[in-house]
Amino acid sequence: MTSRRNFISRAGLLLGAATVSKAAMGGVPEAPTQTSPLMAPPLAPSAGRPYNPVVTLNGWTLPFRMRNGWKEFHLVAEPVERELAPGMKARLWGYNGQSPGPTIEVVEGDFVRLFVTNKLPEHTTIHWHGQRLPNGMDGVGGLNQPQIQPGRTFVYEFEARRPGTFMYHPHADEMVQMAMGMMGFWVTHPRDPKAVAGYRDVDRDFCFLLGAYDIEPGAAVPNVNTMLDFNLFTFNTRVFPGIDPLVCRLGDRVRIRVGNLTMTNHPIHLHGHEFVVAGTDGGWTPPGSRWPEVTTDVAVGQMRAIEFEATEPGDWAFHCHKSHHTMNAMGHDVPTMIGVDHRGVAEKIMKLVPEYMLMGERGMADMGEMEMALPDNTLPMMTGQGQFGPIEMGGMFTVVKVREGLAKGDYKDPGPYKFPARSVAYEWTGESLNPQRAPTSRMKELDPVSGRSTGAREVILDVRKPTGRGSH
Ligand SMILES: [Cu+2]
Repeated sequence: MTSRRNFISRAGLLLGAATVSKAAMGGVPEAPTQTSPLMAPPLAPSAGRPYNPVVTLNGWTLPFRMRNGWKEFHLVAEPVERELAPGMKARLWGYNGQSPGPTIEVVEGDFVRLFVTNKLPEHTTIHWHGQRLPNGMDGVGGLNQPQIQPGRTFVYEFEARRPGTFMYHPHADEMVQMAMGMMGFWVTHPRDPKAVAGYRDVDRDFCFLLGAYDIEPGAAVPNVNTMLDFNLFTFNTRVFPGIDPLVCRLGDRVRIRVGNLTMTNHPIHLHGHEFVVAGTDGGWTPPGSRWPEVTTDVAVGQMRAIEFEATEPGDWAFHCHKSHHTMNAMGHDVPTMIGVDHRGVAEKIMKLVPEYMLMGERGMADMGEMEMALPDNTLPMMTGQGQFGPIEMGGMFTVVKVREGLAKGDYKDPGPYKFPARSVAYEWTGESLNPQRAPTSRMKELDPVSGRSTGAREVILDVRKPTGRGSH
């Protein structure tokens, strides 16, 4: 251990010499950084066994180098700035310039060496979530290794024994470091795809992590002590409309890998197609154990790989089904005012408190197009423009765009879907705008506030007490 550490620090000094190629040196590999929060194209392997690389939503894959049969990566834990969506930047902690960190891709059986440099103001470690590895490589600070102090570099070495979907995150001051955005994705491709029961090659293999942050409007640093009341719900630390679409060619077989490092579960829902859960955090599922569904719950600490054939052209919503997770920061402390006539009140208050906002008495939908002044560095709670108007979403929401005739490997946003003639829901313009109601029940229509009869319509509801089940 000592001699290796000495070797690394000596090599680190020599890296400064301009005449010596870093790769030739054999010390610590380079640690590329990423400044863009947009989706980088899949990174084809530069050496080793071939594989079909994944695409990290609003992220990138970390390049590696081969050295004496080891696949070597260099992660740098450091403060980063992450744009959550145009208009809001967060000051987080992450790896190699971004949060989440870069995706790591290897092949089953690879010997993997990961250099981890700590540029945070406090100690850290990395836990390789889901991997089979020697106990001393598991990354739990204090239990399996000493903490990596600021300024130090540690080396993790293990064989990627099991193909599948994994994550990495600190196991040191975990509450703070994960609330600050320290996490990353890991994919181990099968060495022989035919030998892995349930595994099938796909045309497009997307991956991202679910995240949650509590950043007060106008602030940039998350509140790390928040337990449940987060106000920004992210796919790879981006919120709608900042999340890239998942672009698929019509007929493609598509896989989407999702990992959850938030403090709650997220029912992930796809429109227009059924999928199967082809992989979990434990590996590929036996085909006989799968069933079709359109929503799958991804619990805390879990990974899911869903697969489907993109057979339906269009712009299909893809989102968490908890409706508070598809809105942004501004919406969470607004009192419910539905049914309350507060005309005039909001205007008076807004003269005193310019950022004041009330839920409208007809619901909140108007907020999708509201042009109210926001504090600097925050996002409207419901936002995004579609071809028919405001989409009224935020947070964990994006679009699976299925298009005919895309080139293999083309992930560019193809723009809004061009609907075939007469295929869009349309407004009825015939007679009878007040539909006849069948008089099956009669009830006094009461004003919800005063409790008095509105006189608008008098119907009496016949209520019969249930009988025959007296033991309730
Ligand atoms: Cu959710």
